[in-house]
Amino acid sequence: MNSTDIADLKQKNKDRDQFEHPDFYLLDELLTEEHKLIRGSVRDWVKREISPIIEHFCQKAEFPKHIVKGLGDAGCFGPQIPSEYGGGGLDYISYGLAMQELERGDSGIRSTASVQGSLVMYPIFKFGSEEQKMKYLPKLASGEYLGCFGLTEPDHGSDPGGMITRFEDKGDHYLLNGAKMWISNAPFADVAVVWAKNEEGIVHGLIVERGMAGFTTPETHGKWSLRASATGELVFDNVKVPKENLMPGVKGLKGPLTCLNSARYGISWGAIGAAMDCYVSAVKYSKERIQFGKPIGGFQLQQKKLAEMLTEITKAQLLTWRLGVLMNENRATPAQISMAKRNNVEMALNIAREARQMHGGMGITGEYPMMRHMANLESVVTYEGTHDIHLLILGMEITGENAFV
Ligand code: TGC
Ligand code: FAD
Repeated sequence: MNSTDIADLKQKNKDRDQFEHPDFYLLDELLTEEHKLIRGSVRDWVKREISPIIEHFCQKAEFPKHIVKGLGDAGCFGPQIPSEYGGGGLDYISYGLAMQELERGDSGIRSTASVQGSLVMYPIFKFGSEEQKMKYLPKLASGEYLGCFGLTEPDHGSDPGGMITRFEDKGDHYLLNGAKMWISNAPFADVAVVWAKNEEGIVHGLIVERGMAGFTTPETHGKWSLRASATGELVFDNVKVPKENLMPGVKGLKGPLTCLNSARYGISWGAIGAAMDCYVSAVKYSKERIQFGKPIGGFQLQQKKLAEMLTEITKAQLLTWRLGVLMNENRATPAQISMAKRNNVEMALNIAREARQMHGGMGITGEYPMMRHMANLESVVTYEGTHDIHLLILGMEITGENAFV
């Protein structure tokens, strides 16, 4: 879609999004003025830049790549990364609120931002050399560069420790071979943070740049979910990676898993955004839609659905707020993060389904957001650790028994 068509679409749908969030337990009182400012500015950006166009891009299964710069300008890339590297220098609650607002717009848009901030900028910040930080972080923060994160392989998803992508030390460079699959942002990414094993079988992170000979990123087509997010493979066929592109600060699987803590935390907020969008739409529809001579919201069965949705959203808001406090204090554990990611994504999926039902036939159309959120959330419940994997992480925490071995 060219820029004139995009401008026309934005103009045509400019008043479409009138979202105000539910706050049944007055949780705004737990937020600082800065938190509310961040949330407000990302929400305004979503209303202006995403809501008018998202249905179109999802229907066409097209990544709206023109928004990448805007996401950077709106401070959505690495809000939790220190400002000396171009990040926002903000706390984890601000980061969570930004993810909530983006996913209220669309999970695919939040995906673009959480990959960039938590899975590309964060590892470079945490494990990269000073030269790597200065070279990549400001450009990633501004949206000049788009990044992706390569962990999953065709034969190793939930068990990334089995990865077969390898690099060999060739003296003045590393030689990288293998393939990654299901990689968000891959088809348009300028840089990829790639996790691969060395000759001793130890996992390291390498920064691979578009243009390196033998590196290709074929797009994955035919998705019914996250249609506005570009997904692809990373294929490495004897790619010569300069030695200075290895991130020196970590080795072993804990490298990528540490990054996932930050991204999974962001998803736990993001899912609330999707749930709130469905809930707000259902409340409005329940007041407008007349059947049997009265608004459907006057029927007890519809009230039950709405009351349960609001209860679950409120519980999830409390869970993530507390987790945000623990993240700020560097006290959040991986199992606590698993609980929030798992609970909130399932909560959002259930609400999307219930809200869809409340809209009757209209609920399956693009006039309303539920089907899009529901389909998106099927990816969200799978990536960054599936629903069952997070249950097993919790099970291990509770019992001390490792169900993975
Ligand atoms: P295991 O032996 O348990 O652990 C290996 C090493 O890692 C450490 N560790 C962690 N460190 C930091 N944070 C965590 N959450 C950690 N979990 C484990 C662990 O202490 C150990 O360290 P060390 O020093 O002893 O070596 O590993 P395992 O092979 O048994 O696997 C455990 C399991 C299943 C929990 C883990 O591998 C897992 O989480 N699997 C799910 C895979 C996953 O989440 N993939 C996500 C790919 S990226 C993605 O989906 C992006 S979507 C982006 C978007 O579009 O938004
Ligand atoms: P599998 O691991 O094959 O799992 C299949 C089923 O088996 C699941 O239900 C799972 O829960 C279950 N299972 C597996 N092991 C166990 C066990 N021990 N006990 C009980 N049940 C088990 N990856 C990246 O690296 N970067 C990305 O940017 C990225 N983006 C993605 C975008 C999308 C749209 C999608 C769909 C995926 C993305 N992924 C990405 C990959 C994602 O992280 C994996 O799909 C996910 O980790 C699951 O791996 P898998 O698909 O191979 O499923």
